[in-house]
Amino acid sequence: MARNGLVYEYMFIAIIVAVLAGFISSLAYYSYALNVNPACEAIKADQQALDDIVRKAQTTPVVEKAEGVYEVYIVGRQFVWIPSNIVLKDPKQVTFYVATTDVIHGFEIAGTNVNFMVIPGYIAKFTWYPPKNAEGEYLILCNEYCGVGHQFMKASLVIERSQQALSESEAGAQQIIAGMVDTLSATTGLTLVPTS
Ligand SMILES: [Cu+2]
Repeated sequence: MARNGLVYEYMFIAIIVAVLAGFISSLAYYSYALNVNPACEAIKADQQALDDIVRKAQTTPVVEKAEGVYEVYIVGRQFVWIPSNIVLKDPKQVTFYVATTDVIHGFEIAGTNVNFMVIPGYIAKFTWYPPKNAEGEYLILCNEYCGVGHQFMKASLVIERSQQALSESEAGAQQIIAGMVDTLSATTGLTLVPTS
């Protein structure tokens, strides 16, 4: 009886080791073979580089490099994002440089695909191409539990669109609809007229 019990014990150990090996090798496969990795680039930074981001976040958080091309510097700290309000006009490409002065924070802009981890000792770099219809106020939050005030850690991003950008985006949408109508007409043989 005792012997049989031991056999089962070894069987379970073998099954658990096999499952763990499966999980770990699938992680390695996704990371190395398929290159599925965390969303942002984590740049190793010394104290001076981190201080530099803090200084920029406090003085000139938004730098327009070219028309619609922005660099944004942000610092996360228990329990605030600095700056707490970011305004971008007609952004096409936005590169975020985010650092933390204490613990791990999660930088997320709700309703967008901007979502990455900010780790102490690293600068998180993430380039975002906002969709043309992105407009108005977005909530920036921390999605990585960082302490008792975690739920208060938020900021806002405002995207302003000029009239010209709006009409360009509308013209683009109409072009897409026209293309769809053409394809549908061609495949169905029906004469379709888009209603406006
Ligand atoms: Cu947090």
